[in-house]
Amino acid sequence: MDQCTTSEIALFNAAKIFNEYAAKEGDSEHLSKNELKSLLKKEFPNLMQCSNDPAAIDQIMETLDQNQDKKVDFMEYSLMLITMTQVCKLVMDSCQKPNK
Ligand SMILES: [Ca+2]
Repeated sequence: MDQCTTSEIALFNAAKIFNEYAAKEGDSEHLSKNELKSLLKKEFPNLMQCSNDPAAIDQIMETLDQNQDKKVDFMEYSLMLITMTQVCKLVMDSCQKPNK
């Protein structure tokens, strides 16, 4: 593979992180609630400051788990990344807004 761009590396890393955390417990194709909690806490400490709150983790899990099988598959994780990317854009835009 030719040298990857920053954007390509970001996407590869997003997929790699899912695989790493999903492999920690039995089912390597899904994130359990514990794996999700660990992933949010270690990989997104600034975006997900609520990751130490069990009620917040329950709520996030419930929101992400669209097919309600009590685990997060790659598609559900991908939707979380899209939402987080939208939050990043909002934060970035609000920080760059010129003072009037
Ligand atoms: Ca699920």
